[in-house]
Amino acid sequence: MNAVLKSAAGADRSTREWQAADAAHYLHPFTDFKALADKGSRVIAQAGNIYLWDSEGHRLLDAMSGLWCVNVGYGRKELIEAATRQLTDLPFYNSFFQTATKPAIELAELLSEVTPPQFKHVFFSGSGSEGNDTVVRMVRRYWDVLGQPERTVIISRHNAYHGSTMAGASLGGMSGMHAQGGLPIPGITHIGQPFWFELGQGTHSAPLAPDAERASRDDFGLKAAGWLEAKIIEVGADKVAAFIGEPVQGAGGVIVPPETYWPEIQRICDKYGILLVSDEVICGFGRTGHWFGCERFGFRPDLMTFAKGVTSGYIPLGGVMVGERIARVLIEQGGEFNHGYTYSGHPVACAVALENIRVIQREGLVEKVRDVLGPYLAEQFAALASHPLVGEVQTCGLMGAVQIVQDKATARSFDSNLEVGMLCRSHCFANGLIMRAVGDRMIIAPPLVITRDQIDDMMALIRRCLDLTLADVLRNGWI
Ligand code: PXG
Repeated sequence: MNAVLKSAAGADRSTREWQAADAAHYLHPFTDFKALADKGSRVIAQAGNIYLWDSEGHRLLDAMSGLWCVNVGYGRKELIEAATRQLTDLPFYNSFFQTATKPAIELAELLSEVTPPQFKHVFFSGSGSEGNDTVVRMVRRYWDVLGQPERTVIISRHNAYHGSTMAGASLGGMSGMHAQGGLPIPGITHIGQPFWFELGQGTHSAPLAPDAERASRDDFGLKAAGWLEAKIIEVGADKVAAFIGEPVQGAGGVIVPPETYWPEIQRICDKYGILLVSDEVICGFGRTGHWFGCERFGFRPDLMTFAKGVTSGYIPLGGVMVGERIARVLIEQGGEFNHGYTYSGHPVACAVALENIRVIQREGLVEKVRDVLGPYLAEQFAALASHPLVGEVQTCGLMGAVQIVQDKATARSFDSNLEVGMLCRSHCFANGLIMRAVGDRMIIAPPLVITRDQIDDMMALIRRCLDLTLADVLRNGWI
């Protein structure tokens, strides 16, 4: 690996030179440009399996799968060959003017097999954000075609992440994003999130026994779903087009909803005839131990956004699965739908997605996460709960969260200005582990090909970094 690395790391430039060129020309997403230019970015040079190597040759265990996407792991020859074959045969053609390409047709067919039975059609985009823009266009078009054009409002949730385009960021519930650029756009409104630790457990002054905690979570799930009904009544049911949610909120901090939440959301959507949209950009393609998160939580969406894991991130692709309730209306009564992207159904992206899904099928990765790896991760995370800094642990399939708290007994958080999560994240980087901090919530979503031994290695690193963070916190007198 090292010999290859040297050339990939660029024998012609040192890390400092890469960083200088980066700082001079490259504006990174979600980044304080000046702060990064002063510090210098970490240049990632090479990858294999679940590991990355930076330009200095340091190995990192990538417990975030790139950015929640490299489900089949790095360096998969099958995907590389599929891309190469398609680049050779037909690198690009569009599907706008009554044309199609073979990989796009085949992928549409395969997606209708691996998604829940209500899905027989797909609309392709280039990313998750674009997919959610399509959702907004499509639900409004649907109601318009049905003669209810006043049904335009889409209800989403605080602390949701649905992308960074105007519609994606508006659907999302990130206040920092809304504060820049006059968002949300009209016709999008938000309700509270089903985050028991923050919004539900505050009603208890001390940690609960397991049975009492389960009951409290279940009650809170019904209460949080009830916020949807209250909002529908406030807006007026005849104005509401759809509700959108991530089965598990990913970027918001791996917030696993109580089991009661999604069935109640489904009941409310059915009661008012409102479309239900599942944003499966993170939860799709095996992450939860099911093909899609809606199957894990027992609800039946009308639309499903996907991206990331559909190609394991090897090449950009996104899209929306369109349930028959909507597809039949748009096909039979809709006429022309004035919407689409140059790269809708890009043949190379579709060829990679086809091979990626076949790898997931061949290697039984979804079942492996459900039956072996997910339960094992849950067990390992449960053992972390006794750590002095840990207030809550949660997992769902191969996603996990560790909530760092100042006071275990009362679940009190640290002052956010202390940035304890970022401190922990720096220890992770320095110790060869990529783990994300969302405030003081540390999160992981490793590739689905991770082994039990590699989970053990990851857990040892997580524990070490929590210990190092605790030592800092004690040294600084923060507890
Ligand atoms: N929906 C969900 C649920 C997502 O997680 C998007 C839509 C947008 O996808 P694109 O492909 O347009 O980025 C996402 C993306 C983070 C992080 O910090 C998460 C995402 C993107 C960037 C950062 O966890 N998720």
